[in-house]
Amino acid sequence: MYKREIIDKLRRMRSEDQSYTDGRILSSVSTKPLNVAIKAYEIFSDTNALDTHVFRSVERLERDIIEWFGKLLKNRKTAGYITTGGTEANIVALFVAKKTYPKKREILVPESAHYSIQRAADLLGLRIKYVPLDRDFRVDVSEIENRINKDTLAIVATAGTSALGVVDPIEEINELCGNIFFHVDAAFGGFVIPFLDSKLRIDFSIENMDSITIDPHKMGLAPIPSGAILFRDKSYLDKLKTSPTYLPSQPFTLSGSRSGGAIAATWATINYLGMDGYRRIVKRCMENTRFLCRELRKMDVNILVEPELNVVGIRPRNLERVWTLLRGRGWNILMDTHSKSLRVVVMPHVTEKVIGEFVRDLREIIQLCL
Ligand code: 0PR
Repeated sequence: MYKREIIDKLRRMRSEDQSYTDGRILSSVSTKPLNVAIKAYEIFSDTNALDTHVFRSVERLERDIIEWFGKLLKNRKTAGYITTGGTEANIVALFVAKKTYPKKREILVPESAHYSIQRAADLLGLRIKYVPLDRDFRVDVSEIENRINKDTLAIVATAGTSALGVVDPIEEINELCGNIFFHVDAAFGGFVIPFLDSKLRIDFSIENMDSITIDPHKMGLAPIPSGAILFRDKSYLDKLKTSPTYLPSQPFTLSGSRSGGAIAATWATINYLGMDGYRRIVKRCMENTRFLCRELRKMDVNILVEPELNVVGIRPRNLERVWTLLRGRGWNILMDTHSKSLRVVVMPHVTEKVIGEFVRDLREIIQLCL
């Protein structure tokens, strides 16, 4: 094929899908990347972060990103690396947990945890004990306490659950984690909570927190793939070091080859936006979230929990029928069968105008379903 044909075909194929700029994607936790990130990716598209002896610049960019996270998490010693996403980051956290307590096998996991925790447990031969949620869909801390025993290796909490954007009571769980590994999955909330005017905390001042997952490719607005696994200090990563005989370095990453392009794009995004940029974006997303909630309260639907982050769980009567009709009008929205709700993620592409149109359609559909 000629270059022109290839590009035309790809453009045609892509135009068959929805785009973030249409505004009808309410399901996604990612959004359209910044132009500066795409440019950065292009410049570094031929680099491999595994080959630190060849691409020293990539190693420097990654170190800068981890330092930036160190500021965000109030700990200069923060260590970690850029993963393919939240799934890899969660696997790595539990891998290190297992190395830390090699004789223990059990992990305590909220029922609302992302399925990557289950994947990690399967891969690592760990046993999950699921912990029920309270009425606000947060993990019930007394139920965690009841389940702790000699074999408890780790406790997982989520800061921004996949279904409802709920934040588990991290500070209370922290109290239970003396000799137990504590991992916080803030894949979504990691780029929201530090920029909110609220009491929520997910930084390393939580003294028993060992590791945290934060995904630049979600609310960090970086292009996919970009996740991050962050530990309290370097000693955790040392537990994963290997020494291949043919390499001058000792890799500690789960993946071998890693995209230098993704690292450069992440570096470009966080430096372009800076802490102030993220604060502005989070403020706007939260204003839009509150606007959506105000409009929903004017109609006959239930908002499952008062949102702390920019995710709203909506439970109308005739849930499945409402969902089908919304999708029929082009709204891309997910239904969670556990909490029996529709999930709207108020990403930056979900503007006030989009919310207005969504609310109008939802109101009409609810009338139709009466
Ligand atoms: N941890 C949490 C709390 C998550 O919500 C997710 C992703 C992960 C880990 C895993 O991250 P990776 O997908 O980067 O490995 N959860 C997204 C979500 O539930 C997945 C997703 C993405 C779902 C796009 C729908 C969608 O349209 O929102």
